[in-house]
Amino acid sequence: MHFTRSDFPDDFVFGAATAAYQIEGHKFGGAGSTHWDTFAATPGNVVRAEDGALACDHYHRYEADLDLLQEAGMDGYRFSTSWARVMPEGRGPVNVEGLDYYDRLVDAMLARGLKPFQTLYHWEMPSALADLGGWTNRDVADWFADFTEVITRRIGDRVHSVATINEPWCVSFLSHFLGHHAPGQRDIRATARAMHHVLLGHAAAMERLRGLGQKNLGIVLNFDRALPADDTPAAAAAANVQDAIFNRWFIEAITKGSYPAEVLAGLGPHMPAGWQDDLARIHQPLDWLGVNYYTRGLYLPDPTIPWPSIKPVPGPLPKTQMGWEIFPDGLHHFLTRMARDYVGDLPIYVTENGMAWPDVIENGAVYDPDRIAFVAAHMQATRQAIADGANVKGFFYWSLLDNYEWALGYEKRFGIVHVDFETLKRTPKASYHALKTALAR
Ligand code: IFM
Repeated sequence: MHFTRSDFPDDFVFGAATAAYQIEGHKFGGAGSTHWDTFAATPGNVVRAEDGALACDHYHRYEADLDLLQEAGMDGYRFSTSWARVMPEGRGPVNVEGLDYYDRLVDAMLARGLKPFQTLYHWEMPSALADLGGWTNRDVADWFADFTEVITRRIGDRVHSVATINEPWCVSFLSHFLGHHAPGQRDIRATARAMHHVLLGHAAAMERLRGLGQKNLGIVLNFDRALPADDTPAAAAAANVQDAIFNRWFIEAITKGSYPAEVLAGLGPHMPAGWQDDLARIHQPLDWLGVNYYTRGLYLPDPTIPWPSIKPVPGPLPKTQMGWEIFPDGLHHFLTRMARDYVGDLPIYVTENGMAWPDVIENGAVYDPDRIAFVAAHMQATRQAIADGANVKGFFYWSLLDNYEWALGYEKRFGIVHVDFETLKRTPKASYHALKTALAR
């Protein structure tokens, strides 16, 4: 690793991130069915039809997993609390076992000196609410706020920060327009509603938690650098539309109270009635912003298809196991752009950054030099962004563990700790050891 802790401000938080459904083992502890359970059970949606029923069995092994974070010298742990674990039907009865589990988990972090960075929605829509339309139903905002109150009343006194939603673009566009994630819809009307209601849910949760006196509230947005595939004005226009859908819709609504015209050009006719009246609620202050960044995309116009009439084309840069180009400049771009155009001096955290690689165990160890180089390059981009004025307060590697990579099952390995999905044995990779050395005090 070509950095050390001393290259960053004293209060900079180094951590790793995970999410409930991807690691916990959803079949344990009385959790209710989610739309990911049924999506995975439907042929053709998920590689090998794998689901999160067992995952990494973090539910039972969390103490040892938190030991790994502590032993690496990490300062924080970004985790999520599953809605369906806390409220199996999404509304009404609370699963005491689920609340007890998160209570123990947070205490175990604090006992190890790890700051708990909680995320409230990392994609486990309870099936009972999916039956009612999930994010396409306006009432979801209040159902979500009710859940956030229940979990916050139990652990809110001990968490360091709270994010409402993880990656609203994935929750809405990827899942309702592209159909790649649960609920697997491909419908522009459902997309318009989900893109609006996910922000309404964010707003309702912010209001509810602020009302309870909860501090340090934010949201985690994902950003992909969108660039033209050639130097024609048409390609520049295509990249601009992609940028508006992916990178501007959510942050502009939250920080400016408006939606980009390029996106309303397509979604406008399908928006729910009265959406304009919600923007004042959505446009409320954050205490911090989370930036998830992985890659870039190159775009060309495609007049043969309806809006957005653009298509991605493969780029020439080295790629990860996901097929994503490695482009650290994009992280610098978004950190400085967020500060300059949207959030000013507000604390920004890199809440996810990392790479998948087909890691294998050889002689009891995992040698992953590409990941070490990836992290070093993105740390350098972060340092440069700080030098250029962005108030970046932390960096969380995605992910602590190899885990359930959603529609791609368990094949894509993002962890700095290898997980054998037969035995569930954890093996820290070379990248884990390199980070540990870099973070040593
Ligand atoms: O695994 C996901 C995570 O759940 C959300 N952000 C991107 C990661 C890698 O695809």
